[in-house]
This record gives sequence, structure tokens and C-alpha cells, in this order.
Amino acid sequence: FLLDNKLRRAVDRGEFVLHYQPKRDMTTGQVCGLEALIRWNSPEDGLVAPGKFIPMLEETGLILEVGAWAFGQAALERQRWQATGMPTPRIAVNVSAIQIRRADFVQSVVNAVQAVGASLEGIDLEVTESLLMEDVSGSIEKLEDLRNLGVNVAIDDFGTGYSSLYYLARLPVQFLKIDGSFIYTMTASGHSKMIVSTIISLAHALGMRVIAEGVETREQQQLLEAMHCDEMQGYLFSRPLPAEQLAPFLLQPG
Ligand code: G
Ligand code: G
Ligand code: MN
Ligand code: NA
Repeated sequence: FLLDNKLRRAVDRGEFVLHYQPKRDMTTGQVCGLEALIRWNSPEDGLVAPGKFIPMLEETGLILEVGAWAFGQAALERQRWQATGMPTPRIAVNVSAIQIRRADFVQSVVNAVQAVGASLEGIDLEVTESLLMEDVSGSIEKLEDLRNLGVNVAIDDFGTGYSSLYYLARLPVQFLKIDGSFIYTMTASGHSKMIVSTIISLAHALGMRVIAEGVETREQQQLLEAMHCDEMQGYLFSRPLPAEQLAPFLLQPG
């Protein structure tokens, strides 16, 4: 209950920040997108990772408020970079089950960016596969509304849930993100390597682009290149960075 109160206060005081992890286009070598990853800048505890507070935000329902804030903040920061003439890749925002299950989810995203005087231009989202499979018809409808607003959708942590391939083909989704656990074990395990290459083929057959997450070594990158993976994300390319450290990164040539 203590954390509960601290989080309520954190929401009221605006103690959350977004860090941005660049995604690299494996063909051009350039930054082709950013993933927004929330942190809690706590006066008592410093920068707190999302694993430590997202579950509590979900339990208390505060995730609705914070999740909406994340969309507004990402749209606003992107608009500010754009105004300074900086290259402005698309930004993907993570969403929780509790957010997307709500009938007013799409409208809440639209409202959140309008409230800060920004637009949805260049904003995408990431959602886990189990979440979409929970309510396929409801998901399809919302994802289609989002696509009509120019928002791309990535299925996050792909390979760890229970996807129905039947439904996967029907979801209006543009990206699959291969879970980092497969990338991590890929160089040692023939199984993981086979799973990764199969996911890449599957995604391409369905007309989706593939993002490998958690890429930490050159060896992993080279394997992924040989498998025609489209994008990579991970410490090898860049850690998640605060907005003010991103500028030099976005300006560097591939
Ligand atoms: O670095 P990392 O510790 O940033 O993120 C851990 C987890 O927290 C990831 O699974 C990520 O999807 C989730 N996460 C990060 N930012 C957000 C956010 O703004 N909203 C939600 N719902 N989840 C987030
Ligand atoms: O949203 P998602 O569950 O995909 O969150 C991505 C998580 O992976 C974040 O916690 C992020 O900080 C973390 N991450 C990003 N790159 C790497 C990496 O190269 N290695 C590891 N171990 N974690 C990473
Ligand atoms: Mn993600
Ligand atoms: Na993930």
C-alpha cells in the first residue's frame, strides 16, 4: 500500500520519464524507429525500471493514466525534435492488456496526444501476443481503427505466448518482434536458430516486417542478417537513452 501511495503521488507530480531505444534497419544501417520505455524518476529511489512498478500500476488501474501520458509524451517529444530539424524516426509505445481491453482505448490515445497539442503522426504501438489473442475480434477492430489513424502495430515478445497462426494472419499488424530469449540463445542452440529463422519466414509470408530484440553481439547480428531479418534492437546498437542523449545518435550516419 505504501508503493500504491507513492505511485499515486508519482502520477500527480509527473515523476515518469520516457527513454528511447533506437531500432536499426539491417539493410541501411540507419535508425529506423525508437521504442519508448518508461522509467520512474523517484525522489527517494532514483531511476526505477518498469518491471518494478508496471505490475502495480496495472493492479491499481493507474496504468490507464500513465499509459495515456506515455502516448502524449512520446508525441510531444517527437514534435519537439521535428521542430529543431532533427531526424525524427517513428516512436513505438508499449501498451498493457488493461489499456487495450477498454472499449475507449483508441479514443483515449487520440485524446492524450491532442491534450498536449501534438498529433499521432509517427506514433506506433507494441503489444504482446497473448493480449491480442485474448480477445481477437475486439483487437482486430481496435487495430484497424489505429491503422486508419496511421498507427502501426508490433506484436511484442513474439514466440513466448500462445499465438494461433489462424488469427495471426487476420490481425492487422505490421511488425513482429522476436523475443530476446530466442536471440540470446540463438548462437548456442540450433533449436533457437531454427525458431528465429522460421519466425522471420512466417512474418515475411504474412507481409510483416521483423524486429529482433535483445541483440547484444556481432555474431547474433550476422546470423540475423543472413536470415534477412529487417530490423534489430539491443545493447549492441544502443541502450535505451534519455531524450537529451538521443540527438547525436539520430544524427550519426548509418
Ligand atoms: O527496459 P525495460 O526494463 O525498459 O522494460 C521492461 C518492460 O516494461 C518491457 O516489457 C516493456 O514492454 C514494459 N514497458 C516499458 N515502458 C512501458 C510503458 O510505457 N507502458 C507499458 N504498459 N509497459 C512498458
Ligand atoms: O517491451 P519489451 O518487453 O520488449 O521490453 C524490452 C526490454 O528489453 C526492456 O527492458 C529493455 O531495456 C530490454 N533490452 C533492450 N535491449 C536489450 C539487450 O540487448 N539485452 C537485454 N538483456 N535486454 C535488452
Ligand atoms: Mn516492447
Ligand atoms: Na519484448
